[in-house]
Amino acid sequence: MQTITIALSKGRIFKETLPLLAHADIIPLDDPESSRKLILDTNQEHIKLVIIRATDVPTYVQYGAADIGVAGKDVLLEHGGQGLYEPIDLGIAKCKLMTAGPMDAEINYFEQGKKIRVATKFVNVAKRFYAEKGVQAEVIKLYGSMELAPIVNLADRIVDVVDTGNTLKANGLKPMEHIADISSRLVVNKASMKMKHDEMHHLIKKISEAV
Ligand code: PRT
Ligand code: MG
Repeated sequence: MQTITIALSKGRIFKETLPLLAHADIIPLDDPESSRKLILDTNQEHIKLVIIRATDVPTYVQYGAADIGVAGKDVLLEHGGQGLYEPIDLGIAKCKLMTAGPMDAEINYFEQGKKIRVATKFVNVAKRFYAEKGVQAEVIKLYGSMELAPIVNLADRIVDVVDTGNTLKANGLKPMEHIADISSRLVVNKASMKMKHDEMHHLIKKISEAV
């Protein structure tokens, strides 16, 4: 049998993917929260898990360093999805991609001719969103704690994923415009799908049954 490598991130995606893998009779032999290993063996000798940052999952799968992976649609929209099949919506780790701003901000209040500043880790998504609305936006790349940016006048708006909205609220911000509904997707390397067809087909079938 050919080896199959599955890319997952720690945290909510790992936790919510475990039951889906269990349905395919795949049980990791280590817990990524306590282990320092980046490659985890499973009960099936030909199936390995690589534990990486959520934003790196599409890249590993695109280049075939992993055959298959689980990534949030937010991460996929930002990455672009080149070289990937996206066969299944797993319906896990749901949230929304939104713009957010200060409590007193108004949605369409932009001074004529003035660029708004938007802080986000979703630079491509934010540029596309404001361009489609015809709003001039200067997008500033951040790697985390986006909620801080409007408070310290780094930006007028942020683009981030929102679940309960509690994080925004705790920082004096409110969700404003809905960009996309988000859930996690199975992503598959196109070449692996051809080269390892039987194993991949079986795995995808088992996971889709579990969804
Ligand atoms: O944390 P790290 O920087 O390593 O990477 P990551 O944040 O991309 O990974 P992770 O594991 O936190 O998120 C993985 C995926 O889960 C994301 O790509 C989303 O598709 C999905 N997801 C679902 C979320 C949330 N819900 C979510 N609430 N990702 C992040 N959050 C954050 C949100 O940005 C906010 O800061 O959690 C915070 C709490 O949200 P509220 O609205 O409930 O307060
Ligand atoms: Mg996180």
